[in-house]
Amino acid sequence: MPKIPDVSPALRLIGWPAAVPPEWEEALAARPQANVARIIEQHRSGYVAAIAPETSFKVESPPQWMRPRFPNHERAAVGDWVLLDGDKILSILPRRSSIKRGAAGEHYHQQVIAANIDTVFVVVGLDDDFNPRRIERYLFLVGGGGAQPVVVLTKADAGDAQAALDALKNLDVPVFAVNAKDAGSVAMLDRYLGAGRSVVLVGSSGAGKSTLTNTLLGETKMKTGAVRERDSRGRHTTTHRALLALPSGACLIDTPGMRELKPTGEEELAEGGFADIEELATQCKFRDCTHRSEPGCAVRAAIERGALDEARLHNYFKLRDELAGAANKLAQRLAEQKAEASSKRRKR
Ligand SMILES: Nc1nc2c(ncn2[C@@H]2O[C@H](COP(=O)(O)OP(=O)(O)OP(=O)(O)O)[C@@H](O)[C@H]2O)c(=O)[nH]1
Ligand SMILES: [Mg+2]
Ligand SMILES: [Zn+2]
Repeated sequence: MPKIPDVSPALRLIGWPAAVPPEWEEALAARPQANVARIIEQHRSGYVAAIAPETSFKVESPPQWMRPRFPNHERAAVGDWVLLDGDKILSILPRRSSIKRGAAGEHYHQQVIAANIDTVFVVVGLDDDFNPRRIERYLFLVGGGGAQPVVVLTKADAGDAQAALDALKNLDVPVFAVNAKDAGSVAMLDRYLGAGRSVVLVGSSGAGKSTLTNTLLGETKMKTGAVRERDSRGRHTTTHRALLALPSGACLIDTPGMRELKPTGEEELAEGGFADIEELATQCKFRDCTHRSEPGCAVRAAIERGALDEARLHNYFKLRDELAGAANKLAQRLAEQKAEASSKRRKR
């Protein structure tokens, strides 16, 4: 089994980096007997880990992860590198990057959609799925997580790609329009798919994530499903996250379509695609300007001269409010945890 510094070349084929981060070397040195594997599937019932592209097995979670109050994001996610004792997970190597969202439910939870990724493909269909506000929301969640966002518009063979590219021209990220069924067309994404790179595909159900995955793989490994005529909605064909090794040596993580995209409270507006608005806001006459009707508002002025889109500004307001709400909940959660920990200490 692979050990540092003699990492098996097989691990490189599932995304092990050429330059190992020092904190990983430390973690590996602390457990010289452990083996390294990557989480490639996450199911309700558990995880599948791989040590090579075609060599994977079920692994067992540590007992503390089973506790209902154990923080979700401290459990493994697809893309995580784990240290194993046989088929038992000992620990997760510190994440180099991740994409997260706030999880639904009564208690505050974060859900890690994928870990240790270089690039996030935000996959959006050029049918009724196309919605610039939703794309901004995705970019907001990706921002600051350490991965580069790229917008991939699918169904370019069936929709108006030029109109969509125009509508997104102010975004500060690369945007591509492709026919996800056509290998020649998706070749423009090759620049993100070099050996050792990891890419996660996110987007709503029916956007074409699995179609794109299959075309990039050169074979049909993921099931795909037709969308509803009426509103282009998919039928949640993909039901769990899965990491697949591409012939190029890159790794793709296909995910189930997402409907809810709640902030975790850790996002930053400036890193999440709104740097221009945040910058304008510093030039407003009043420090607490709400950018609605105050005199000397640099944000309103940008709208007047056509440099800023009103709808995007409203989305910014909305996301800013959601962020503040989530950040509050997060702070509360951390305070509870601290109180719990100190009361446990007192009991001892
Ligand atoms: N014409 C055309 N159809 C596409 C394209 N991309 C996807 N489709 C079709 O759109 C439908 C949905 O594709 P999927 O790949 O299953 O979508 P998905 O994003 O994986 O959906 P979930 O797994 O439900 O999240 C299928 O019928 C695909 O054939 C494209 O670029 N052009
Ligand atoms: Mg799918
Ligand atoms: Zn203002």
